[in-house]
Amino acid sequence: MSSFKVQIFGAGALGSLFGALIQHAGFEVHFVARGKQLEALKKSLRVEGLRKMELKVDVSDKAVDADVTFVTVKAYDTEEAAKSLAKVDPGVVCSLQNGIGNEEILAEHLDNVVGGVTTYGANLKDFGVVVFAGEGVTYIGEFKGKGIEKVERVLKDSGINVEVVEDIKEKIWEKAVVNSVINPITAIFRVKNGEILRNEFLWEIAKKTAKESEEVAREVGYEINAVEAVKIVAEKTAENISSMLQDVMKGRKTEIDFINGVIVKEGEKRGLDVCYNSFLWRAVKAIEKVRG
Ligand code: KPL
Repeated sequence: MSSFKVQIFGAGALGSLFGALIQHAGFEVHFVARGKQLEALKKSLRVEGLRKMELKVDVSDKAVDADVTFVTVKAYDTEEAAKSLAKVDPGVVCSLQNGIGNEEILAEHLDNVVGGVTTYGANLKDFGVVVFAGEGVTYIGEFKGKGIEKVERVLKDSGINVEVVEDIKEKIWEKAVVNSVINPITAIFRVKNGEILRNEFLWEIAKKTAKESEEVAREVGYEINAVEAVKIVAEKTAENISSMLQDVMKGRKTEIDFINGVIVKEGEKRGLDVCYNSFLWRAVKAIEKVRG
């Protein structure tokens, strides 16, 4: 197996978890990281939670040649990741990111791109320490070029639940619609995901936003029962601090442009009313400015 190389481009919570599971399964793995996470990973990568392990990992701040590369950077860093990967031979490149449009950006620079969405839960407890917070499903689907079977094999052999779907964009939209509700509301009101269901005022905003996002998705071509989907995810992740709230609390940029921002633009193009998405988008941008 050692001649088959997997690269994790972006060693945040999800990248670190998947990279650890893949390396633990016997694959050769290279992590691309930066800053304090890079320094921590040079010592070790520890996984806590559902599974526990401590690994010595191969890490640098540069992309290398690989057979399969998973891109797990924040959506606003996709362009930079794509340009770095275009300088080497990254093999089949699979996006496992939040938001809409990552695959399109990767495909502008790379030949073989697979789309992906995952519901696995992971939190970065500290630099070099990731908590495995919940098993989920990873959906992958062809986007550009070839090689999806290599991606499927790596995930399957690593014990990661994987499903190959016909239209990955449908799964990407499904996740983005749920994120368009839970992420900005939790980030603005500083609450855990479950509070959206418990607080009458927040639930009213959530329902209105969900209906609006659902309407945009329908016009784009995807039928999603958004209110129900938000209910299910908020219940299942009730104790989670959403990724957007984590970003806001750390004074980091959020992925709002790639979630509500895209929904607003797609809705406006079609003459739809997107006032709730627009409000949430602008509110999170204002928070970013104040804290950034
Ligand atoms: O995907 C998520 C996120 O935080 O980005 C949810 C599903 C809302 C879980 O927290």
